[in-house]
Amino acid sequence: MAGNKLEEMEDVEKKEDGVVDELPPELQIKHPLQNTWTLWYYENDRNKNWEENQKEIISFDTVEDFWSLYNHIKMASELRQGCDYSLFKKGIRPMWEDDANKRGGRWLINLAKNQRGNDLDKYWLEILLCMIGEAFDEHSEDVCGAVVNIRAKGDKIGIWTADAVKAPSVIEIGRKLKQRLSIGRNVTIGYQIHKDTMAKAGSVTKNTYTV
Ligand code: MGP
Repeated sequence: MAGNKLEEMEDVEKKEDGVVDELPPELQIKHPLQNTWTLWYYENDRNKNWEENQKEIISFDTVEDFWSLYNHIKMASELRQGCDYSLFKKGIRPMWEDDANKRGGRWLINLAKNQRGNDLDKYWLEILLCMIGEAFDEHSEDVCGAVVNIRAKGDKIGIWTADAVKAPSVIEIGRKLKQRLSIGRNVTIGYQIHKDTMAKAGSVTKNTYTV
């Protein structure tokens, strides 16, 4: 009798332990992203060439791992002048020469110097969220990644797409970007083909599309 009582109590304890340990499944599983993304960091070391200065940092494929990473690293505005962050789909290197980029281009947002204090971090986070959340709907597959350049002459953010010839998709991505960043109708952003950027003489590349 006493033995039975003890077993019963052990059962209850086990159940109670179980209740505490067992979180509902939706709290146990990390929320998967549609794509795996890789963060790259560029630092301008003059003893190395441009490609060698691109460092692959880490890849993630869940919402939770994105936020752990984002909260762990410096904000774009805290990076030194001359540095970049790039976030690209895993397997795509953040360079014109990569097979996924070589026919593509970028929507370029040129920031004024005084925008580093507010818009820069806000825009960069919003772009990261648009990408990992596949906010460009059916055109999301044309997005390769994004780059933020921290520069004394004015910071830049570029959203790189795979195929410059796919005008409707490129333009839709540009429109969505302006909408998500709350960029007003009075401000125009331009899309530049990587091949033109590579070949440019000065610092200005012609826009192939504008929105
Ligand atoms: P940048 O870092 O994109 O812009 O390119 P920055 O520093 O504002 O300079 P600007 O020329 O736009 O005013 C700087 C330089 O880095 C380029 O001129 C190239 O020499 C090199 N570079 C940049 N990108 C994105 C690439 C790339 O994809 N491939 C290679 N090989 N070099 C690149």
